[in-house]
Amino acid sequence: MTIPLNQNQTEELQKFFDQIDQDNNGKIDKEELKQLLETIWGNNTDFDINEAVASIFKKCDLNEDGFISFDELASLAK
Ligand SMILES: [Ca+2]
Ligand SMILES: [Ca+2]
Repeated sequence: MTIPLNQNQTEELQKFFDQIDQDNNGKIDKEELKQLLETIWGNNTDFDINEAVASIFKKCDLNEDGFISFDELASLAK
């Protein structure tokens, strides 16, 4: 069963996606995700950012092409 996102949620998610997607190529690479986590966590060394990036990609990158597309992010948000 899938729960479709309503218009508002899709727009919010798109904004979030665009924020992460720094070079606007429509997909999030590991470097961009790493930068996001560094922004959120700052210099908090309790977190291993490389490990977090790897585990997020494992969950999100459904077709394993090394990028997270908007569709992949959206399917995770459901
Ligand atoms: Ca990108
Ligand atoms: Ca992918």
